[in-house]
Amino acid sequence: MVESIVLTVTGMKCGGCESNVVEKLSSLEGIAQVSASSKENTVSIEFDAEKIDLSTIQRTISDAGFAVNLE
Ligand SMILES: [Cu+2]
Repeated sequence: MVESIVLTVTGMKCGGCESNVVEKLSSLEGIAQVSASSKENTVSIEFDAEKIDLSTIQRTISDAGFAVNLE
């Protein structure tokens, strides 16, 4: 089942940062759709919860050098 989530991610400064996040997440199994906005500090993701879990998504974003803010 595809779920969607919008994460608050800080540290993205430009289109290059956005592409970096989008490319890294898109390369993972189970990610259906990703978009990132450095202006809004958001990363919107549609993912198959049976193939990938949220902690893997969060780790991938932090490994790329950006901070995921969890409320
Ligand atoms: Cu940048």
